Amino acid sequence: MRLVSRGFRGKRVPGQAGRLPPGQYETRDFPVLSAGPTPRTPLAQWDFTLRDLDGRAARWSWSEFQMLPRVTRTADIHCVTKWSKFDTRWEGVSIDTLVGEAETQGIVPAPYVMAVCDGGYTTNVPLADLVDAKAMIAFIYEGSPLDPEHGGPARLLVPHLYFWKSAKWVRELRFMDQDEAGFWESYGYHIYGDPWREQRYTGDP
Ligand SMILES: Nc1nc2c(c(=O)[nH]1)N[C@H]1C(S)=C(S)[C@@H](COP(=O)(O)O)O[C@H]1N2
Ligand SMILES: [Mo]
Repeated sequence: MRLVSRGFRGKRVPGQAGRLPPGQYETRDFPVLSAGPTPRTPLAQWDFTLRDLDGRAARWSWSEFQMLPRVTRTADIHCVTKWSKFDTRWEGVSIDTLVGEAETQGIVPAPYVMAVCDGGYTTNVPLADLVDAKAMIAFIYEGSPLDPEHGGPARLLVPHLYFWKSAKWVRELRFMDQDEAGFWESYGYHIYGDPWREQRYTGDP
C-alpha cells in the first residue's frame, strides 16, 4: 500500500488538479509546430497592422511597437496535438492597447478577426476572445526575445484557445464582419477551438 500511495503522490502535484483540459497531457518541453519554414523578417522591415472593413489601417513599426505599454502574463497553453504546458511566461502588447490606439486613428473594430502572418499562415478569432486582457502580441518569452521557431519577433498569444490560434510571426489583425476559417480551420480544425470543450475538429460540439 505504501508503494502505491507514494507512486500516486509522485504524479499528483497539489493544486494542479483541474488544470489539464480533457484529452491533454502535460509536457515540460516546448515543442515546435510550424506548417512551413520559419520566416525571418528583419526588424527594420517588420511592422504591425490593424485593418478595418473599409481597408483603413493603423500601423506600428518595430520601434513604435516597442514604445507601447507592455503587459506580462503567465498562462497554461494547450496544443490540439494533446500537449499542454503550464506556467509559460510572456511579455508583449495587449490587444486592448492596440485596438484602443487604432480607434483613436479612426479604425472601426468588427466582431471577428483574422490574424495574418509572415509565411501566409492565418487563423480566425472572435474579437471578444482577444480583448479584456485575454490576448497579446508577445515578443518576450521567459524573459528573453521570442525565438524565431516559436514565432519571433512577435506572435499572437490567446492561451484560452488551442495553441494553433496563437499565430506565430503575426503581422496583421484584419477585422471581419463574419467569422471565416483560417488555415487549420479550413483543413477541418474547429472554427473556435476551446480546449475545455475539446473543440478539436469541425463538428465537435
Ligand atoms: N504562423 C504560424 N503560426 C502558428 C503555426 C504555424 O504553422 N504558423 N502553428 C500553430 C500551431 S498548430 C501550434 S500548436 C503553435 C505552436 O507554437 P510553438 O511552435 O511555439 O510551440 O503555433 C501555432 N501558430
Ligand atoms: Mo498545434
